[in-house]
Amino acid sequence: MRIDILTLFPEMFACVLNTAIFKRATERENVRINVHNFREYTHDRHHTVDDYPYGGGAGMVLKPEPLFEAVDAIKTETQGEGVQPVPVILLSPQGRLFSQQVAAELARQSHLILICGHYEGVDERVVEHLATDEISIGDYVLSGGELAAMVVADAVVRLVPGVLGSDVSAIDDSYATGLLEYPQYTRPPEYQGWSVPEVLLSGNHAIIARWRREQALFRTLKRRPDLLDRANLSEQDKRLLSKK
Ligand code: 9D3
Repeated sequence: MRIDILTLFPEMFACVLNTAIFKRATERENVRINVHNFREYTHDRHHTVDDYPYGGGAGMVLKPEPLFEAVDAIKTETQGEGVQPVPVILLSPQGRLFSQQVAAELARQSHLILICGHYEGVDERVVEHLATDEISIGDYVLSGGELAAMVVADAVVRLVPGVLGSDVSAIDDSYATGLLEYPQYTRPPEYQGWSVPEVLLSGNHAIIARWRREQALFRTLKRRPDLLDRANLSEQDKRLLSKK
C-alpha cells in the first residue's frame, strides 16, 4: 500500500513515522508513506496557499490550485501502478465519521491520498471535484487535518497484511465481537492490598473464560451500551445481560 499525505506542516509527521509500527510497515516494503508540502506546488513568489474568502468573513481559505496540482503530480507519478481510481481523502470536520470499519475499507486499497486542511477551511471545489471522500475523526475541534491523517494512517496501516504479527491479528478477531475488553492483571497477586480476582488464579480455563465474557458484557452495558446493539451475542450472553 502507498499513502501520500498532502500538508503544509510535513514536519509534524516525522516522529509518528519513525515509531516501531510504521518503521516495520515500511521496512517490509508493503507500505510506503510519502509526506508532501503542497506549498511546493505554488508558482508565485510568495508561495501563496490561502486567500480571503469570497463574500467576506474571518480567516483564510486554502486555494484550490496547489492541491489540484499536487494530487495531479502524485497520480502522474503512480499511473499504471493500479487499475482502481485512487481515493483522495480530505480530512475535515464535515466528513463521515472514522471507525474500524472505515479503516478496514481503506486498508483494501493499494493507494490513498490524504489531504490535510488547515486554517478556516478549504475551497469547496476541492471538496466537490478533487476529494472522493471526506473523513472526520470525531466531534471535537482540531487545528488541522494532520493529527487526523496520522490517526487514519495508523489504523489503516496496521490492517495491511504482513504489517503486524499473526497473534495480533488473531486478537483482533476477538474485537469483532464488538464488546469492550475484560480487565487484565499481571503479577504481583496482591499490590497495596488490592488483590487479583481469585478466579484468574484458579487455573480453571472454562471458568476463567466465562468470567471474562461476563466482565466484557457488563462493562459494555455500563460504559458503551450503544455497542451492544451491534455485538455478536449468544443466548447465554443475552440471559446474563437481562439479569443486570
Ligand atoms: C471557522 C470554523 N471552524 C472552526 C470551528 C471550522 C473548522 C475548520 C477546520 C474547525 C476545525 C478545522 C481543522 N480541523 C480539521 O481539519 C479536521 C478535524 C477536526 O477538527 N475534528 C475531527 N476530525 C477532523 S479531520 C480534520
